[in-house]
Amino acid sequence: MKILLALALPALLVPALGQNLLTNGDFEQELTVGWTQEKQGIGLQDFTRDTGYDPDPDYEARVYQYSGPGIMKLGQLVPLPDTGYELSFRANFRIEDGSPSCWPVGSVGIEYCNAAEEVLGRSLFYLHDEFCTWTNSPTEHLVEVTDPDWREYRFQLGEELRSHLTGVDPADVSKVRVLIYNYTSSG
Ligand SMILES: [Ca+2]
Ligand SMILES: [Ca+2]
Repeated sequence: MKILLALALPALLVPALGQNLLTNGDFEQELTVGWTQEKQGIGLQDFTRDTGYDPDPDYEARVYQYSGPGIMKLGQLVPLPDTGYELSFRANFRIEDGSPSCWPVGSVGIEYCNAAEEVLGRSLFYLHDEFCTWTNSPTEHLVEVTDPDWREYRFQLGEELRSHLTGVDPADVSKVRVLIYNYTSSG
């Protein structure tokens, strides 16, 4: 039995201008506005939106999976004018009851895509257990979530590409997908 959920309020910003590239990045409109929902697998898989996940008065999104295996993605693909952008968001992560044959990962981050919308690499904050087999590579930067309670996270895209994604040519990146991504392995 597995329980897995991630909640987030992402915003993609230009530090200098404060321009947000995301539509409905604060989830104050329905999840169908701006965001794409994708799910595969079995068990309970819910995309929801409510004011009560975080005690503040406005809305948050929740991606919840129970007793997988499967994947769930709440994503938004946007053109990226240049790599001087930063992804910042608040999130809360929870996973439970993994095993060597079936283990959960909760993650939030960004996929770097070319003009044809092929994924070139990704940067993810992730919460996992000891059974998880995900590893860093020249096209994947995984950052451990050490405090699963509500807190702020950020990726500076230019710095990510320069320092952690040596397998991705920044010149090829013309779009990015902000992603809340739940994964439960199949045994
Ligand atoms: Ca709230
Ligand atoms: Ca909100």
